[in-house]
Amino acid sequence: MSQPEELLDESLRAITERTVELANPGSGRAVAALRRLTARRRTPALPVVVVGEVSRGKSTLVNALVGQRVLPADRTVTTSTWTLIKHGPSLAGQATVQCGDGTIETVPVNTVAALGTYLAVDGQQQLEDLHGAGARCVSMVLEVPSPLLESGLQLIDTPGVGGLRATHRQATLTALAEADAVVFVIRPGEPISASERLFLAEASEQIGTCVVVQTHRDQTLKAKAALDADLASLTDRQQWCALLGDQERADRVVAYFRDVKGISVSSRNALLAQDEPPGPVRDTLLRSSGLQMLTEVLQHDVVAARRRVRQRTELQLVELVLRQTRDRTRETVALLSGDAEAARILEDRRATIGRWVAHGGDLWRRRYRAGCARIPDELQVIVDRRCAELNTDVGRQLAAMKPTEIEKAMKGVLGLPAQVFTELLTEVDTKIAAAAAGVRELLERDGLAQQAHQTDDDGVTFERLGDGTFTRASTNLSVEDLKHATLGGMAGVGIASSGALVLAHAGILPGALAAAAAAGTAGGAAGTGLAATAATIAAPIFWPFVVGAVAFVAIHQVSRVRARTREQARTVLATVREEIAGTALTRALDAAKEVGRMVEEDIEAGIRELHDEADRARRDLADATTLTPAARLARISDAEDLLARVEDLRAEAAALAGRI
Ligand SMILES: Nc1nc2c(ncn2[C@@H]2O[C@H](COP(=O)(O)OP(=O)(O)O)[C@@H](O)[C@H]2O)c(=O)[nH]1
Ligand SMILES: [Mg+2]
Repeated sequence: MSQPEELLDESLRAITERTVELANPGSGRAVAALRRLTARRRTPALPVVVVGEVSRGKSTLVNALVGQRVLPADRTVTTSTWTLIKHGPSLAGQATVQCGDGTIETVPVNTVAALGTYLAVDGQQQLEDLHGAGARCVSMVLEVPSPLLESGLQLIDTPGVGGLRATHRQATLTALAEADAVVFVIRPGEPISASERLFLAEASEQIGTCVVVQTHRDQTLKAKAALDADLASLTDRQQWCALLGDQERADRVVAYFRDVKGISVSSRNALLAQDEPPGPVRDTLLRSSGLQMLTEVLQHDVVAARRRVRQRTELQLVELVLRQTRDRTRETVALLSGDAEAARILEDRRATIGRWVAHGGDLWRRRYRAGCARIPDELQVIVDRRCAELNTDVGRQLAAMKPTEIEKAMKGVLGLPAQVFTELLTEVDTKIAAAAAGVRELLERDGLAQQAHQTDDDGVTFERLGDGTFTRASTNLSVEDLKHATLGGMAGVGIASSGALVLAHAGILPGALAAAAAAGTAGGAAGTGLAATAATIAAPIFWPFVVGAVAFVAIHQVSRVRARTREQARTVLATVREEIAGTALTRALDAAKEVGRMVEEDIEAGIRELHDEADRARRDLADATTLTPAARLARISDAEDLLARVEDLRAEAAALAGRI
């Protein structure tokens, strides 16, 4: 270790320690991430999390990078489990399974076929045969012999972010807190969505190193142009401002993505090359895959630069904690200063939030439930339409078909229940998201959801109300959580923290650390047994996906019969119709009820937190008014002292960042 490197590490360690000491309780989550990062410093592991929307090609990319088709890809829906892949002498997996009876079990998984059982939805039936009805795979840790991973590099494949499945987003956010770098996967012709952007904004505050990887480059001649356009959109300040409603934050995100590299690959060609013997065909496939370039970037910018990579991430988190602490302390100073305007704003805010909790939350709950109440009718419409189509497209044609045509038609029809079920779940998700968005609209009207911070002359942070006036900002945490609830259609004030516990099962975190992380997070699952918590949280995270595979048992049985006569075909059609109108609809309605209730609880928890926060602020204010002038001055001086130390630290961190 060279002398300057050691000094740099030493300075960083000192800054981190002082930051953790100064941090106020509102920064629990960031502090927990910082603690986990410093604990990781002692291990050679270098986890890189692979994120992006569903079907962008994440799992295939991971396969291409490790040089083996280990992860299931190309299945319509995969489970929401994340998979950690690291180097080992032979293929050896460890699945953490929540069995049908609720116990948690670790199961060795040593073949690619068995991996499908644990990671893909179409393996669910088998999973249940092995571990009891309702069993789920909670996480997977996989060892694979791979030159790329020999250096300690680990890849975490995640289920996806944003859009359809905000539960996926929570799982992915949790994985993010365990990683040193992030690979963001995009695909030509698929624009980066708003929810992906929100995710990236958060990622950019937590992880210092990011590589953008475009997959599917074999499918278009315009891959390069699409990649350039996507990268440009990531540095488009206006788009970020519009989305985040916070210029300072938008500037930070833009600066972050200006330094990010974008690489275009074809994972498909890379995998095909593996199947070829050495020779020109293989060389051409390899060259056109672009994978070598990505491997080089990972080797050079992540593996070889691991120390820098970690330092950057650490500084990123330090800066986040310091910013949060600064904002809170500024508020304290304003309150203690007896700022009459601040007091008025605080009262207004409290009155506003009071309306949200009054009458059992009638103000928002009625609107939310009205949105959800229409779901059963809408699902019924879809089911009726599909069954009618089945009748006109197949049923009525049967009389004119030959046996071979009948057989072929029946094969096609068998996939229909699963397809309709996915359609129903999508509808459920969209409708619940819309109902939650209705609540968000109300929140915005009341100025409770907006993050547009404005600093006035006294340096106090205020939030802008819809009508252009200002209100004092509360802690970011609860509002942010609430925002996720109302944006994605699902959230977890508690899920993120409990997710750490599941990761603990995955063997990434030592158990005690994970428990500490969870306890340090607002709404955390502190106080519950580890296994019990993992089991209860596994349910909401995995729920809708598991359901998809457990249903359709009758179809499994029918699919083994070769239906060639009209009589047999009618039986098949009747079964398919029953699976659609009976099983699929029932399961989707169950999902709607369950997910709808969870989202409602999340919204409620967020609002309760806002309410408590406002109460605390008011107590602080009351305290401030009863203090003797001398005591008040002493407190102001303490707070200002803290502010000065925070600013000093920020300057030191910035100077250090300049040297990394
Ligand atoms: N042609 C082509 N297909 C790809 C490529 N990468 C992934 N795919 C396909 O895209 C689909 C989604 O890939 P998957 O890895 O499951 O996406 P994930 O949901 O992001 O993990 C699968 O059918 C893959 O076979 C690629 O580079 N080229
Ligand atoms: Mg995948």
